[in-house]
Amino acid sequence: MKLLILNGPNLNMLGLREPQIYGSATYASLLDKIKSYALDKGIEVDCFQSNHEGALVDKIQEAYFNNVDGIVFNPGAYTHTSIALLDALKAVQLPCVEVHISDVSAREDFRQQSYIRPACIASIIGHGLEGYIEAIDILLKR
Ligand code: CA2
Repeated sequence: MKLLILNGPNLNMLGLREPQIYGSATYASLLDKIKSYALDKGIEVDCFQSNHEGALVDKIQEAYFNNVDGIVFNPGAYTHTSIALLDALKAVQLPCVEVHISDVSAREDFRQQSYIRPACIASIIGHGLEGYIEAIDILLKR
């Protein structure tokens, strides 16, 4: 089983700013957590972060051509703006789980809309870094 773990803009800044919202763990420690869980479960993970919308679209398309089995996706702020990411997910038809570290439902109005949600099989919101593990489990159980 091969999964793509995709993170959008500014998530590489985890642990460096706004720990009250996103916690104090760094992006590197998130990758460690995901990779050790994947090793334990015997799955292959490709972890990719970009600040650029087009690079995220490219990566979603690449997942299709590389026969990836599913996507764990935290699109960061593009969640609330990007029709291009929604279209990419619809185009590849891969099972995708949306993840948000913070509880976006309790934050600003502009964070209440997720453009990608209609193309996702589940959304994990406000469970911190553990949310990524829960998302992997959902894909594993399919
Ligand atoms: O809660 C989440 O995971 C978000 O996807 C994070 C995005 C935000 O725009 C979404 O509404 C919710 C922001 C990621 C930025 O991460 C930072 C990390 C450290 C310091 C500053 C930003």
